[in-house]
Amino acid sequence: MFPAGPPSHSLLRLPLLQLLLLVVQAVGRGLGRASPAGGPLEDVVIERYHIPRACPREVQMGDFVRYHYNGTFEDGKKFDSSYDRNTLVAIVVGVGRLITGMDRGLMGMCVNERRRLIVPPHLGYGSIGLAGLIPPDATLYFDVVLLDVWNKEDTVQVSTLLRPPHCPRMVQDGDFVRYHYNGTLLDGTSFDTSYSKGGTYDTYVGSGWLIKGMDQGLLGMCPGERRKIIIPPFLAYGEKGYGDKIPGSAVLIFNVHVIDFHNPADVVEIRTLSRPSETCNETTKLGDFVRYHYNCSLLDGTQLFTSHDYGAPQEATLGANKVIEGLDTGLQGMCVGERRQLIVPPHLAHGESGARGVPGSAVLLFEVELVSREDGLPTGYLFVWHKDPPANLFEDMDLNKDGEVPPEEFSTFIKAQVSEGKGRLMPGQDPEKTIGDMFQNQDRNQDGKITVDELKLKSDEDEERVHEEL
Ligand SMILES: [Ca+2]
Ligand SMILES: [Ca+2]
Repeated sequence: MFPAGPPSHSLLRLPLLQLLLLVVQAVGRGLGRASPAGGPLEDVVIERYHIPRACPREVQMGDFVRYHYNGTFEDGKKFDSSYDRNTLVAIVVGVGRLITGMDRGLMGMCVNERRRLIVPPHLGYGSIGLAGLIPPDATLYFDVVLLDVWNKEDTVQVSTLLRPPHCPRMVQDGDFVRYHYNGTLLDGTSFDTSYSKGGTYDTYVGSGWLIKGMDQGLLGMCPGERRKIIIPPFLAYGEKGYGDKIPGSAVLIFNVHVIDFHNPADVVEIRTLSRPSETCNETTKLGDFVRYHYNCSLLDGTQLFTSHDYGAPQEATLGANKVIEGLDTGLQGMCVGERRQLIVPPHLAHGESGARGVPGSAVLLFEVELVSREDGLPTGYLFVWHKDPPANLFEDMDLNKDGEVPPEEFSTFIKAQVSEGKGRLMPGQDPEKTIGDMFQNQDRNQDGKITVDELKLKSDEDEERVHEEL
């Protein structure tokens, strides 16, 4: 359309003014200005009256475009308009599907560009016209705005807008991703956004839940990464479009922000930050009673909970289902004083539905520090003796030897066992409460005192029960 090519030597030798005149004439011819004789137009006249500042792509032969237009005659009378039909023209350009004048007039156009075209009859409907609509030998005037351009050779275009410096892993097929997005058409019209929905969009990647272009465009993203993903319609919603927001044959632009992702096969990821190995004789194991400090955040850095808010370490018996599975696992094998980072996938944390303050399917990042560790008691036990229990247990308990053990005697006796190192109470609970519970268990008729017939060791009870079952 525009004359191109290096100027010849003869041109270069001409005086400047003459040279400029030649250039103007050449451009004029190229744009289809009136012929030197002042006769009918040789070519389409193009007036680019609005050119957007950014034009990443210009229409080329064979591209698919979507555009609006008004068509008028020289006297200003309208003969056709896509606005009246409320439907954009969606068509392939430069291959004879349009009148030649339009095929040529759309070349080189940018999205959101506006053009006025003057199409001479021989590039329009010729000397025959179009019955009832275009008279013979009509010069046509079009006002066109381009809204979309793509090519069937296009692929998904990905550009990274922000990539966090630390990228522990990248999205793969089969991962479950939580992300935010803004969706726009090429002309900037917004069609959807996750930001107005009060949460991320959560989905599996590569399993056909998403449009194909998105399945591709999310691959390789890091937690926290932001990308622009441009998807041609044949990898999006195709010729039909979707709902009333996505027209048929539309290119889609997604601005995506990945918050986190995981795989259903993930286990807890443990990274030791510091470990006082010289003082570490024993490490934590299932059943241990532990105290630990923790900070819990989302992968994007959003703070959720910290034990420092409570002024005291968190307490738990490992494996007792008191903490999420990921912590039960991640706190094992630790030395007192050790610090760890744990990445816990949602299926080992709060699952798909989340918890108070925890979004559904969120991956949690913990920093934990083990404060103390002690052996726990077997399940169901409130108190255990380190060695064999006293041979005359009831007599030892019945301090005033009146044949009855009220709560005071019981409590005094148990506390003495603990302080003398003969036994220990279940950790992690107020000893008074534990001793109270023990007394309740032994006072079988609930009359406020234990008799010799009532008193029975739990281990003996368990054995009896096993025998009964056998
Ligand atoms: Ca007594
Ligand atoms: Ca009793």
